[in-house]
Amino acid sequence: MPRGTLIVFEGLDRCGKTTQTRLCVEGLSRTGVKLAAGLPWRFPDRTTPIGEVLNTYLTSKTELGDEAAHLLFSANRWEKAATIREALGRGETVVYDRYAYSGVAYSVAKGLGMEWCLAADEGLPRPDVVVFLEVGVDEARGREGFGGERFEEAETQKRVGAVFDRLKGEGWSVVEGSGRMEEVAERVKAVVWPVVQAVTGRDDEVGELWG
Ligand code: FDM
Repeated sequence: MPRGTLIVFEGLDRCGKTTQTRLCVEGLSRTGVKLAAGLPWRFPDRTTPIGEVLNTYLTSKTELGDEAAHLLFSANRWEKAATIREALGRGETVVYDRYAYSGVAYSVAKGLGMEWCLAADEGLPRPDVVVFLEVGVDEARGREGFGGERFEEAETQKRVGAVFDRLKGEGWSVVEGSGRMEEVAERVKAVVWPVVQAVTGRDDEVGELWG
């Protein structure tokens, strides 16, 4: 049976990721592509026991050392890895709001080493496409809701953006995130749809990070 496609959205805080992830799922469901239940899925997944700890950390109710936080974000992905593979194996497409790239970008921005950060996520299912929504920090800052959680301040966001720039590579599609949400959704569709069609026709195995 042909497997599903793993689609990941990444970007800085308030870049429109959550809206575009939702619009992407709505668009895919209209095309009749088989989708996993309850999409979009997101990391951190705050509903698991590890996710609950991450939620108290992100809302500044608890403190964690940077290394411990990094490993917990990664563990939060590992606890979903089998679920992701199973869904893809059943031919269901999965759409994620954030993935391991956020994990590396935020932790390296705090000062942790790139290699050390990459190691924790090595072997996770590899996305077929990473849609990176590009929005300037100044524009993101002007958007509603910016500044509510840990890391949502301009200097941190600039450092995170610089690490994302280093991570951009094969399988990434950088999409201009400014403009009307319907226009951005059209740009997203133009990069996502060809990947879904290609994967559906290929009948191969899902890859592994960081391959
Ligand atoms: N974040 C997210 C990390 O620091 N590491 C990770 O691995 C992931 C997935 O958590 F500030 C940060 C990024 C952001 C916060 O916010 C999650 P949202 O609004 O739920 O995406």
